[in-house]
Formats: sequence, structure tokens, C-alpha cells
Amino acid sequence: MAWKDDLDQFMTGLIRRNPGEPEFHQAVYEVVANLFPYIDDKPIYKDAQIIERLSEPDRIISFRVVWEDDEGHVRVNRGWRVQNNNAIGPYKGGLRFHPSVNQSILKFLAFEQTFKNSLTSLPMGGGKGGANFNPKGKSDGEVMRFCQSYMTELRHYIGPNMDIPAGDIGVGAREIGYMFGQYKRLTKEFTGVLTGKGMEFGGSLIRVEATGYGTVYMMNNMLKTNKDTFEGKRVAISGSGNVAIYAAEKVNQLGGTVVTLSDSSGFIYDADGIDSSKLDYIKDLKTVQRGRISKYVEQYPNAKFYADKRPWSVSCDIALPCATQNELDHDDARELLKNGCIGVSEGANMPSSLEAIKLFQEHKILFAPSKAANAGGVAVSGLEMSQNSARISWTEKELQRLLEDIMSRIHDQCEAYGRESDTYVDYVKGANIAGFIKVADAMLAYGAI
Ligand code: NDP
Ligand code: 2IT
Repeated sequence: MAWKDDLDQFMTGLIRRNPGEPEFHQAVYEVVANLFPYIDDKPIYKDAQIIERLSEPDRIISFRVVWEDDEGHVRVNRGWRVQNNNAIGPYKGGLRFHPSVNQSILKFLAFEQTFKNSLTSLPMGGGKGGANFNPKGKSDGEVMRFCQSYMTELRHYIGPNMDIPAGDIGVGAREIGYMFGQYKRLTKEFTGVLTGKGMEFGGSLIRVEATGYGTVYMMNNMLKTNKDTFEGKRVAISGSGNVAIYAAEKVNQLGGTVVTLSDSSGFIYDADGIDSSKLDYIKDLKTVQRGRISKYVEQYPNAKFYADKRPWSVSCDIALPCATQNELDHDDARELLKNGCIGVSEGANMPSSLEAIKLFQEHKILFAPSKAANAGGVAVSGLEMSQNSARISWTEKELQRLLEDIMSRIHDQCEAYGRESDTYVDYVKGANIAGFIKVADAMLAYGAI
């Protein structure tokens, strides 16, 4: 098969041109392994080198961020914005503040975002940014000064019709507020240049819940294809940030039982279930006290804390990885399958390794890849942009309906392009091809530029 040689040759070149960027190689491979066979009989895409163009970011901006800590010491970090592709709309994607952030991670995220945003059906291109800044243990004043310094440089490259950042790991309502304030101060403009804003200054209802809820809607839509529901299901969730907390909330609402949550220090297992009142405790612990998940067992002594471990060894029906990339490897996947897991929906970006995905698919369990499963967050960001442009605010009911509709349509697109001859749905292939077509056709329309 000619496409196999094309794929090998392409990956060899990509790895040579982007040395030391394993996350970027992984994310691109996951997509192009489906795209090369798809375009094999479509010379229009091959001749225009669409795959080669999509995997070379439009541009990468990298800059120094200098700020002063509470002791008066000058501190230096590195900031980035990767603008991957704006064929179908302005660049759109989050900002990540975490010590592990580097160019490889942001390139993988910006690449993924291009396909994810296309799947939402809203007019948004793909971008991602961030800094190797660690917000953990920093005072509000330090975080504010960092955000202001970061935005002082970033503002040259963003705008409501150019590039609209939002939150990601380490960037929530507090950071968006500081950055929006600085953008407004420097440009003298009040525009929808960031999403995830506070409700007082142009934010949208349900943006904060949207990613976690969407991840659960995606799983629910997959379960429906087997005439199944969340009712009575035991659900293992990783992370305890924005995505994990609202995924847990929706699982509870749909009648499931959440048995785990985690952070980078370990996981908690609560066999009785993390119900809504326990979840309120976690919301306060994480967003107000900014404490560690291990504190949960002091409050709820029936639960157990497992230090330095991931939650994938517990018995569960469904797993929702909602922390970070490559947090679920081949061995974790084997454990999950052994313990009876029937479905995985990825709230985080690229949480499962390629080997883990392969194992899930070989066992033909329901598996929703991140670009489909966590697209609810950016979708509601797109709705925030629409509300800002029209200077209106939609009701919670209307936004809930739109989010559910968008997630259903994403599910159906994945199904349409991912159904195999034995009726198993390969949602990875479905998401990759459905996400690709719109972007590729827009690029063709523009000619070779
Ligand atoms: P938060 O910063 O709110 O929470 C991140 C959570 O993941 C924390 O519990 C954190 O633990 C944990 N975590 C982060 N890094 C690691 C690590 N290296 N090892 C173990 N645990 C880790 O981020 P979000 O909830 O917003 O993001 C979580 C994931 O969801 C990311 O992959 C993000 O890209 C993705 N996502 C987010 C969207 C959004 O709207 N926010 C939209 C779509 C995807 P600790 O506090 O110990 O670091
Ligand atoms: O990965 C993601 O989709 C996000 N972090 C959200 C991006 C956005 O612009 O809302």
C-alpha cells in the first residue's frame, strides 16, 4: 500500500525537522496515521501538500517574561504562542502555565486544537500558548505581576479577529482576569480578546463547566449507541482541576458514581462515591484554598489516598483521564481492561499513549479521543466570542442546549467517518478525518500560499 511508504517517509522527515519534540511527533502521528490512507485516492489533497502544511505551524512566537517576586527578586520565564492554522477562523486555544511547558508540548496542543476546533463546527482556527511558569505556591500578587508581564508582550500578536487565547492547565478565572485587565490597559480597547472571562466583563455562562460536561456527554452519546447509560456506573477520574471537577459533577447528575480524583501528588479512592457535597468541598479546596487532593481523606476518612500513583488500577466501568498528556500508558490500559472498564473519554489533551489507545481499540471498548471528547470547552469559548461580538448574553438554558447539540454532532461526525465494516466505531479515525476535511477544503480554496 503506497500510503504506508508515504506515512513512513513523512514521519521520518517530521522527526528530522522537529528534533527533541516527542509530544509533537506523537500528536501528529496519531492524526496522519488515519489521514494518509484517507487521502490515498484523493490527489487533490496530496498534490496541495495539505498534511505537510498542516503540520508546520503558521508561526511560533517565543519571548522573555520578566517579573518581580514578593521578595523583590527579578525572575525570568519563557512565554510562547504557537499559531498553528487559521484556515477556518482566527487562531483559538488556551494558555498553559506549568513548569513542564516547552515548545514541543505547545506545538502538539496547537496542532490538536486545529482539528478539535474544526469538529465543533464553529469558525475557529488552532493555536496554543503558555509559559514555563509555576503558579503553585505563588501569591496572588506574584501571579498578577507574571500575567501582566506575559500579556505586555503577547498583546502584539493577539486580537478578537486574529487570535483569542483562553485557559488551560494553571490558567483559570484569576489569570484570565489579570491578563484581560492588562490587555485593556495597554490597548485601550474592551474586546473579546480572551475567553473564559468573568461574568462581569464579558464571560459566558457554562464556560467553566463546558469541558468536563462535554467529556461526559461524549461518553454518554457513545453509551447510547449500545443502549446503555451512566446509571450505576463506577467512574475513575484523574485530575482535580477545572475539567475533572465538572466531569465529576455531570457523572453524578447522570446517576454514575465517581470513585477517584487525583493531582500530581497521587489519587484519592472513595468507594462510597464523591457525591455533590464532597465535590463542593473539593471545589473549595482546589480553587479557593489551592490545596492538595490528599487533604480530602482528612475530611472524609473512609476514603484512601495513594501517594505518587495514578488512579487506573481501581475497578471501574468508565475512565475519564482529565489531568495531562501521557498520564495513561499501556500498562494502565491493561489494568483498566482487566478490571472491567468498558469506556474511556479523554477530558485532558492526549492523556493516553499511542500504545494504550491501540489496546483499547483492539479490545473494542468505547474510546473517545481528546480532540472530540474535550471540544465542549472551546465550543463554549466560541459561543463566548459570538456573544461578545454581538454584545449580548445568552441564558444558561440556551447555552446548555447548544453545548449538548455540538457534542452530539461531534459524536455523529466521528461515527460517520469512523465506522468499521464490523460495525465497531473507531472514534479516533472518525475525529481525525472529520476534523481534517473542513480545514483542508478551506486551504484548497485559498490556493498554494
Ligand atoms: P487545571 O490546572 O485546572 O488542573 C489540572 C489538573 O491536572 C490538576 O489536578 C493537576 O494537578 C493535574 N496535573 C497537571 N499536570 C500534571 C502532571 N504532570 N501529572 C499529574 N497531574 C497533573 O487544568 P484543566 O483542568 O483546565 O486541564 C486539564 C487537562 O484538560 C489538560 O490536559 C488540558 O489541556 C485539558 N483541557 C482543558 C480545557 C479547559 O477548558 N480548561 C479544555 C480542553 C482540554 P496539580 O495541581 O498537582 O498540578
Ligand atoms: O484545550 C483546549 O481546548 C482548551 N484549553 C480550551 C481552549 C479555548 O480556547 O477555550
